Amino acid sequence: MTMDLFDQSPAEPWAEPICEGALVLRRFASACGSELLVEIEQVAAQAPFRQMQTPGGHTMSVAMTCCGDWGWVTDARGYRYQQQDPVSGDPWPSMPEVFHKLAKDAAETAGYGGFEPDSCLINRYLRGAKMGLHQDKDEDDFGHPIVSVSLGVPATFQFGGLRRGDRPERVPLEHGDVVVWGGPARLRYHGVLTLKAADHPLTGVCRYNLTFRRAR
Ligand code: MD3
Ligand code: FE
Repeated sequence: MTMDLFDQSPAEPWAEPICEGALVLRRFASACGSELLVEIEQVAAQAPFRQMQTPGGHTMSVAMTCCGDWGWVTDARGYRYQQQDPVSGDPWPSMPEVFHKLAKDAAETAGYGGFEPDSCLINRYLRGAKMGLHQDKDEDDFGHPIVSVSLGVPATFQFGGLRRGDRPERVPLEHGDVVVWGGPARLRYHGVLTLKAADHPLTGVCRYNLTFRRAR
C-alpha cells in the first residue's frame, strides 16, 4: 500500500451503526485515499465526468463517471445499467484492484462476506451540488449490499425510511468514511445535502463518492 503525507492514519478505523443493516466504518479508506484519487483520475481520463440528464429533463448537479462491467446511466429514456459509456460508446474502464479490494473488505467487515461488486459509480460534488432523496433500485438483486466511500470535502448524508415521506436522519460523512448498506436498510431513501464550499488537502474543492454495487 502506498502512503503519503496527505493520507491520515489513525490507529484504527471505528464502526458506528446507523440502523439495522447499515454501518459507517469511520476512516476505513483514509490510509489509501491518495491511491484512490490516482485511480479516479485514471478512470476519468478514459471516461470523463459528465452531468447526466434525469428522465424528467433536469441536469444533475453531481458529475458522474463509472468503472467496472456495468455503469449506471440516466437520460431521457430512464435510469439503467449498461456496459458502454454512452459518451464514447466504449466499455467502461475496468474496476481498479484497489477499489475492488476496498469494497470487498468493507463489506466483509460489516458482516456481508462474499460481496463481488460489478459496478462502481464515481460521483463528483462541487460546491452547490446535491442529491435528492431516492432509492437505489436499478439493481437485479437487493440481497447484495452497497458500499459507499466518501473522499475529500465533507458532506451531510440524509438517511430516510422505506417511504419517501419518512423524515430523514442526518449523518456527517468525512474523508475516508465508508458506509455499508444491506439487508433491511437496502431500500431506504437517502440523499446528500448541498455541498458547502471547503478545501481538502487531497481533493481540493471536490467531494468524491464511490458507490459499489452488484448490478446483475
Ligand atoms: C442507503 N450516492 O449514487 S451512496 C447514489 O454520496 C448515492 O454520492 C451517495 O446515493 C453519494 O445513488 C452515496 C449511499 C447509499 C447507497 C445506497 C443506499 C445509501 C443507501 C441504499 C440504501 C440506503
Ligand atoms: Fe443512492
